Amino acid sequence: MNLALINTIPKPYLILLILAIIGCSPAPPPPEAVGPLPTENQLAWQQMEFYGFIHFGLNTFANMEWGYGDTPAKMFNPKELDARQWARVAKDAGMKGIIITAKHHDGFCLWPSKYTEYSVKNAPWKDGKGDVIGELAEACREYDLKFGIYTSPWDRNHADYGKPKYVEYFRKQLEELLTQYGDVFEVWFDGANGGDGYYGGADETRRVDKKTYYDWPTTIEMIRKWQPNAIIWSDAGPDARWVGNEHGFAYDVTWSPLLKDEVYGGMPEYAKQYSMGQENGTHWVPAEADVSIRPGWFYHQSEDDKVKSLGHLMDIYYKSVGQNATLLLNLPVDNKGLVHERDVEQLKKLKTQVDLDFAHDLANRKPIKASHVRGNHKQYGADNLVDGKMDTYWATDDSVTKASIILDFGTPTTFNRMLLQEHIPLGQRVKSFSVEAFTDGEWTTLGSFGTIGYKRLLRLEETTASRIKVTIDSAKAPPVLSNLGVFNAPVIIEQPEITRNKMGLVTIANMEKGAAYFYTTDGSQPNINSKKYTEPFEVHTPTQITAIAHDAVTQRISEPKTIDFDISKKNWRVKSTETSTGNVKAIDNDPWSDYTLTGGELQNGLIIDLGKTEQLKGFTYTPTQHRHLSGIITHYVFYISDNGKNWSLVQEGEFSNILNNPIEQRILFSKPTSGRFIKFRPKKVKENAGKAVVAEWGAITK
Ligand code: FUL
Repeated sequence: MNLALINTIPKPYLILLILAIIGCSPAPPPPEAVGPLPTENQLAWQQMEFYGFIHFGLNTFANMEWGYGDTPAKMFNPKELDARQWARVAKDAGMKGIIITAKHHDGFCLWPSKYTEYSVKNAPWKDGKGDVIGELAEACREYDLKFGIYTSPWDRNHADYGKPKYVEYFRKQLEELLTQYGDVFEVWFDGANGGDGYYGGADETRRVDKKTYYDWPTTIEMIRKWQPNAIIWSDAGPDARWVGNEHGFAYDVTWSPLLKDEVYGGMPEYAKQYSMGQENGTHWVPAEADVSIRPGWFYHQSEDDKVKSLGHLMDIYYKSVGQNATLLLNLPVDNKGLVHERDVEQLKKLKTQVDLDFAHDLANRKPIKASHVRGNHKQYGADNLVDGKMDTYWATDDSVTKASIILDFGTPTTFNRMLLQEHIPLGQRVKSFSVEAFTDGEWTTLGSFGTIGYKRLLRLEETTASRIKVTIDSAKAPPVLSNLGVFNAPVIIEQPEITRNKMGLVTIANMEKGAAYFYTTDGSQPNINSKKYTEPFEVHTPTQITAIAHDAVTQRISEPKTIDFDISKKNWRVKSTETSTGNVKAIDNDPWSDYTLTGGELQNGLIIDLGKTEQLKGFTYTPTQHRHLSGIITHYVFYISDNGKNWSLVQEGEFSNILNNPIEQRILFSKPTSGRFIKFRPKKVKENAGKAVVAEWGAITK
């Protein structure tokens, strides 16, 4: 070309021409961010994915979930306390940090606070010179774990709770916690507050206006000053929020944006209306899923055989980390001051299984094509999804909100897991998507799903296919995805379920196809030489049954499942004060069938004829297990009688934390009692619903 001619071309075109000649046209600008957006702190926190909770305090020694505030400090005496063991266990489990209950609702402080006598300084442990918070903070530094604080806004010990003075006290304590122990990554404010308490001896019910009493904006400002990088957690954030249940489950649709200004900590509508976040949320307040490795948050010896199974823990992992939430898994430190060996064992299994599930990414650097690519430029190409980098992404042009990608394995490949990640620094966008596999010459849909967010993990039917297609079916803005992974996770064989019906017949089964079950009734561990389960069998006296499932084809054996049965309910009858139907549901051993008490029966209570005189050490109450919590009894009165007419009061009390964690409640009497008839009277029911629901009532005799 003649040089003079080149001079006649306008400069911008000339640059384009040169770029076209050398084969790289300029990339269009990146997609515009769609707010709200995460802060740097929130991004770093989200990437932690999995961290631990520790519930420990006077409750551990009083065998309670919610101490009333009057348990003497002298009961706190963990003889073998070793915070380094807690940190080691957490680290080995793959956790990135630990949050500890510095002060739970009972007001007892695990550090020697200057502002109260109700703390470790008045406990025999280390002659009152110990500091659990200091020991844990140091252990976390040693094991390279982040350190976080739970401190309860509700304080059932403090005389001023409910008055403005208490809020000052609460802030002074926060100041101690946030200035004396180094960096804090998260500060956790429980929504449960206000109610009965000791309150310095007043022994009364104190309610607070949860919206205004604590003046949260002032406290938040102070925390920002003391710990500018800390994530502040509550139902209303401001930095991270409750997932709305204590099962550790986020949802198929989980938005990080939240209509934050409509929310306040502890609001009754929160779980149902806000916990999933909102597509049009105004602030970035991502979800954190909290759950305990055992039924309760604090240690109870009676739960040593109720540590969650590997299958259950994996389910939690997929429904939390895999559904755009972080996972906060609680380890109830025991009364020796250690994480119990059973919990340690399950945590090891969890870590091994998570590593195995994601050991080999079948999508890594495989050929991949997209239906749409931003500016048709390779900077935004689908290859970015499988390059193993978090900061490169596939993006489309601004007008596109439906697009798909096809990954080509080259040969038929077997998989059962998929990972997807949005590039959240530009906001959360995808509303729904679907996955197809190319098998036998055609596309078959493997499933349709809701949001993606920071991370979405799918458990798919095992499929063998040469290609996979992911279609973003709808998005609130053009999709921007950073990662796609495909895996073939080794399948674990589930524990069997052991159930007993009203007639005392025990069934052992699970959903595993072709599994055989073996069991013991003497407390020993079963193996494939133990008694083989062939048909339901009767159990009427207190018996412990442990069973395993065995897959003869693969020779895989499940974890053992243990159930402690008490006396059977074969001859029990509910004696209603009114004609009511379905009352057997209260004693049918099926926690999914509810019996509702109304009218006179609600006033008088549930009366049960046990068929003969029994020695009772306590009882169990199971509230409804259905998602919509109704008629939950929070306070009870319990009577006993020999003839069903003359009643003696045995005990009254509360079911602490039942609203947040509606599991079977075990109440042990201060001394055993005996009789043939029992009366279980609901003293208080959630929101005075005019009814009380008993999913199950049981006796504790051993
Ligand atoms: C709840 C509390 O009431 C429980 O005791 C526990 O601390 C749990 C994590 O939060 O709201």
